[in-house]
Amino acid sequence: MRDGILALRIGATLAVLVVGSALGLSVVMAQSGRSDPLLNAGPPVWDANHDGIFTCDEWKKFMEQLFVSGDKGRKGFLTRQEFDSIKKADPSLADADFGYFDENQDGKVSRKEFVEKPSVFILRFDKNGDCRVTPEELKAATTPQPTGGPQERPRDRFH
Ligand SMILES: [Ca+2]
Ligand SMILES: [Ca+2]
Repeated sequence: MRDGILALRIGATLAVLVVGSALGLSVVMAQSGRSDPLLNAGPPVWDANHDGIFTCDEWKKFMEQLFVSGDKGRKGFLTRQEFDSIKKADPSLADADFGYFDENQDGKVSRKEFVEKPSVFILRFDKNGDCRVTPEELKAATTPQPTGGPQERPRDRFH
């Protein structure tokens, strides 16, 4: 019974997260005009305080929630099957590899192994390494870098 209530609460929390962060990042995406594979499925859902900044701390809390909801019977680890069903929760986990998380290769992903893995999203977009992905960093990553003008051959004026 307690588990049921917990699952409901987590479900509601995740729903709120999805709606809230969709607003913030859609602005960034509209401005950039170019998307990244990691952003194709929409903004990450784990910007817990909806300030448009994605922090390592928020990622860990998100992973913690996923772990609790995925770990049936509170075993303290995820089976491969449980891991696979969790992967649908966030686009940046879609390509997550069980073996990558299961560091000691015992066929289980422990809470620690799961929660302490860095976010692929943060690794990719956190340019200054402060464990925060800001809207500016996202924008910079999805805007084509200036290459010094159009790649045109200089005209030969004498002919
Ligand atoms: Ca945030
Ligand atoms: Ca393991």
